[in-house]
Amino acid sequence: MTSPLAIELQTLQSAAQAAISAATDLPELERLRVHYLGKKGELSLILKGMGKLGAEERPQIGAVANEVKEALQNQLESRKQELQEAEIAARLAAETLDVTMPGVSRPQGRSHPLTQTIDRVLDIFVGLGYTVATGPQVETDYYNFEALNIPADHPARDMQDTFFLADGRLLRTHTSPVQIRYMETHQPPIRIVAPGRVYRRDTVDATHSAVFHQVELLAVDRGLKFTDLKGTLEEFVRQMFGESLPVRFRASYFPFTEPSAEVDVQWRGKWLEVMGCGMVDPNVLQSVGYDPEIYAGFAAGFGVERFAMVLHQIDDIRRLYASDLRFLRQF
Ligand code: 2NM
Repeated sequence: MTSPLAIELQTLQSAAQAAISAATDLPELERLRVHYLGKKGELSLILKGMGKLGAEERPQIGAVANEVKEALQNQLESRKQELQEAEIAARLAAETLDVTMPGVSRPQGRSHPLTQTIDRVLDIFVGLGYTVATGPQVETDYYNFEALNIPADHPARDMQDTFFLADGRLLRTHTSPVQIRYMETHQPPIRIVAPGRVYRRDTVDATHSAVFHQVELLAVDRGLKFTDLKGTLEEFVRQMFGESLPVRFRASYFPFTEPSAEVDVQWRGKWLEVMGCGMVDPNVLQSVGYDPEIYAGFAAGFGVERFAMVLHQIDDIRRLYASDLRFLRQF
């Protein structure tokens, strides 16, 4: 004997089982649970008909209903677990990091040979107690020439040699204006080293560039003598070339120093002219308000490109500006 209610329950069970097996995500599974087992679900609906059953049939149908409910609950639970595991597995697969894959190599950069040279020079002078000072590249006639005792008729003032701006200012032709500005704002004793870009209207060739780099140093104190300058530059050359080299000072002329000298270094059998130097002219000290009766100064300057070319046997200054990686990778 099979009652209509028992058949309904079995039909419901088969339909629910098929739907649960076919469910592909957790929200859908939850919808099925509510649809079949919820308070207003299909199972409740069928059980409402139980009131009409006889006292004999009721416990039987009740038992079947409980079995159906339990079976569906179990199936819902196991399908839920399957779907949760599948979700985790899918995430793991999607987020897997293959640590055996080759890395993306990034080219190793480095500083430019000119920057390397400047850094070495500054390190040496900082080691000798000097302070690094910098200043503007656009300068006034006063700081670039006038305060440096460069007279109006000096060849360095030639319009042919200097880049002038429309407003009368100019591109500095050396870093000496930095030293004037520093002296104006500091009292002796001072020891500074001024690196920077400078500009000259030179015709560009293997040894000349319209833009190049200088380092100049300046010391002002009571009682400084030419021999202090010599000792300082000899020590600098020793550290820069890595060994004591013969150094010679040849008398020369600069408007801002008196006496003045060119410094030659004997390297690999040849004398190389590497810098200019001298005792700061009293007129320069006077123009920044230092009393030349009390203070004396020494100064020196050189072109960084020339130093880099000598140290690395570079034959053409233009190589330093060409940004050719085959060249730059050698340093
Ligand atoms: C050089 C050679 C000799 C120099 C002088 C000064 C200042 F500001 F103190 F007067 N600064 N730099 C100087 C002296 C520069 O370069 C070849």
